Amino acid sequence: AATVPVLDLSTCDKEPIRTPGSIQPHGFLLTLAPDLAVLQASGNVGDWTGVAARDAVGQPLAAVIGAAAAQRIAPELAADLGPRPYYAGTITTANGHHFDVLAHEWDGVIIAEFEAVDRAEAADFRHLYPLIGDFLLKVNDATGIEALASLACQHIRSVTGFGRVLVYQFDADGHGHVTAEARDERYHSYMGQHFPASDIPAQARELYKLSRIRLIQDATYVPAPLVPALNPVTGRPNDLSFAALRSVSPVHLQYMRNMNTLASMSVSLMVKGKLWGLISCHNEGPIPIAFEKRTACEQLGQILALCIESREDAADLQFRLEVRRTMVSMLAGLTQGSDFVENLVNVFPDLLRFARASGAAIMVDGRVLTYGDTPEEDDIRALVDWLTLHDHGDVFHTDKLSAQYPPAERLTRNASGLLAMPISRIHKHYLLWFRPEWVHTIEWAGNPHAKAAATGAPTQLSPRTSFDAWRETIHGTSQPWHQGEIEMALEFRTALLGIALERAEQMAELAE
Ligand code: BLA
Repeated sequence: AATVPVLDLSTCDKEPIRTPGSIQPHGFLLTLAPDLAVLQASGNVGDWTGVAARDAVGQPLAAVIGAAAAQRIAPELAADLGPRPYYAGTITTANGHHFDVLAHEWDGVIIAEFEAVDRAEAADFRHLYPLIGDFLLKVNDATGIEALASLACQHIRSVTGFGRVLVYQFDADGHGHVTAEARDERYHSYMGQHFPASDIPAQARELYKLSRIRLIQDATYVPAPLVPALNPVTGRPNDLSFAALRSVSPVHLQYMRNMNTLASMSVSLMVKGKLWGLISCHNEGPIPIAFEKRTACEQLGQILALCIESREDAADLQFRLEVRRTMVSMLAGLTQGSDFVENLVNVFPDLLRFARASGAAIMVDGRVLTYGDTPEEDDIRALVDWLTLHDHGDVFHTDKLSAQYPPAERLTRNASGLLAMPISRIHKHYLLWFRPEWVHTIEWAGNPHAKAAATGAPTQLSPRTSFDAWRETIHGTSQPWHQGEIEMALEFRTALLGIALERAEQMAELAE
């Protein structure tokens, strides 16, 4: 029986994914000096070229890949290389293997990667242009972000042949959920499912912001270590952040095998400088995706990200307009009658709608008035006492009240989220909005397939158990408050203070 690898899941965010010291073996890697002498070679170079790694080191490039091949790519390698892999040509080594050569300069050396391909010529891009053109045409017709995302999934499937392609979107806390998918009918669906932030640790997200695409061609691979292990220029392990062959974290490889995925590729979706999500591709068996196809996918991802950005901007604007409309109608209601508190009570329904809350409360002159689903009056009083003791500025908002105010652990059902603000400069007058726990509202599209982890494998590493972990993490959390809601609440407060001031002046005039 295969030995069960011991994986420490508590240190995932410490995995040195930029400096793994090895590569995936569907090609080989050489680090080269400016004169193209070999400084380091991946341990598998002998499998591909017949020249063992220890013999390659110190030799000119031609001694490893053959004079003709070296001559072919030498001018490309001598050119000013950037920090991103650049296609330097397709070569055939002296022993007859074909490779696409990618080169970039990083950490003081030239990193040259030789990806095995089954053709002697450069890739043919002709069939890829219509695919991208088609996507661009359809983008205009797709209205919502989800329609666009699902279109992108279909196109990436056509380019690559992956069995399942999905769009994975992050929320503000880094948890993710699947919002679009295209798949072969033999693959089960992940649509709508949620995963905790820890499934893609922080350092991986950082890297994916910089390096926009990655391929794991075969999750059962044996890594090929670099020889010698240290970069001779820096004296440290090589930084392979941008290397296409970079060996990936063993924890993640186990995760993939547990989800019956032997090949995966993911494309970063950057929106407004942030990692918005990933396009994630799965295949049951190993699958080679050559450079030109990866480039097409990267571009589809960029187009999708741009579209998302503009759609989100439009949606944001629309959202703010609607909130403002509600506010204006509320303010109109507030200036009607003579009793300020009574007026506020009259606009309670609008108050809820305004903040997409399920409960609201007003505390004025020691009175507590509630509407909708709120905690008990005593709990609200205690909460307001706590709020007054801790100066939170003009507005306090949280989507996990119990994390800051432990008594709220009893109140998560209707008060996981709180938006609260003082509405008087002098008195203890407060306006509070409550949101319920979010997890109740999310459906787990349970799927029996995800349970089928490889026997003997650490089963805690799979999307299925991830869902439970996610559930655990978001316990006591509400839907987040939209920035527009917070800003508008502040405006509302200013208006309320204005109304109160005007009223006080009127009273003073009457008294004169
Ligand atoms: C990387 N984790 C990743 C990646 C994805 C996921 C997409 C990027 C690499 C790739 O393209 O395959 C997660 N993949 C998912 C999720 C789905 C999916 C959620 O298909 C859902 C459908 N991962 C864990 C745990 C740890 C972990 C518990 O689940 C650590 C404790 C680590 N994941 C981990 C690491 C990487 C990773 C270290 C970086 C891999 C690398 O780039 O070297």
